[in-house]
Amino acid sequence: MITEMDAYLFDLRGYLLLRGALSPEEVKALNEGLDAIPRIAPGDWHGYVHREETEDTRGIAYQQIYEAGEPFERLIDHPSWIDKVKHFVGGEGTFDWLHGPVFIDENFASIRGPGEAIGLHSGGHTGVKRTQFRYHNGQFHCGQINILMALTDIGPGDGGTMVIPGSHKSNLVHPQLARAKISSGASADDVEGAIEVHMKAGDAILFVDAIAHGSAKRVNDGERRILVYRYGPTWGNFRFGYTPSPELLERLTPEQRGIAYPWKQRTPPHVEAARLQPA
Ligand SMILES: O=C(O)CCC(=O)C(=O)O
Repeated sequence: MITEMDAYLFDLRGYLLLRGALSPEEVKALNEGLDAIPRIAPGDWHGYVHREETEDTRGIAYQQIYEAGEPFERLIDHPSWIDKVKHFVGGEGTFDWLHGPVFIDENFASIRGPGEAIGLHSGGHTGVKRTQFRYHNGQFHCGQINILMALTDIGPGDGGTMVIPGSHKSNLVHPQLARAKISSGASADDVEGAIEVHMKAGDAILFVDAIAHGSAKRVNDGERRILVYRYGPTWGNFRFGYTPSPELLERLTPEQRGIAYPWKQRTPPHVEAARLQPA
């Protein structure tokens, strides 16, 4: 359920902190699921999970993590956030007779060790449609709502996610962002106006991608583990071209399938419809 306060704070700040979004049992199962993935090299596949080729300074990213088993599948329409996500992406009732209500265009696990981070990026000044914050006619219509879940406690020194509250509406580029780099070892540390969001394992941040965000550099030993599922309107497309496997689509509930692969083909009767269907 979305409260008036959720809507007010999301509009004002561009993010919400969802405390205890995942139960300790869910966090345990997700961590075990990550442990079961061998530390494959960048560019390699483990089943349908792909290790992204990012700079070393960003750590490990396992794309298509919803392929890694039931605990990850369940996150697709998790009750702790799915109604909020639908509310902020908006458009419900306009397309769902044919498509699902929202669409996941990217989902990944990120594992970072000491010295690793991601620099500050995004911000309202870009006006990018895909990541935009929009409120019109009494409704939200955001281009991308991210759910970033902590699978480890993330406190001072752990490389927490950083956001500039309110920057999803900014007209001007942050002066430091204009000069900063997202890669090559950059972090969001020391960016004026940016705050670090500390989380307990199981907490999640819901944020519109238009907010300027990044992470602090991890200085503590050990790993920071997060999952990110990005939701947008059903007319979007996969960010990196990955598509859900037929096996995954077969296992999902109709609601989940509509979020993982919302499209249906309309074909003339003489065309074999199954040929065009994903599963
Ligand atoms: O790693 C983080 O904490 C930030 C994640 C991020 O930059 C993103 O989801 O775009």
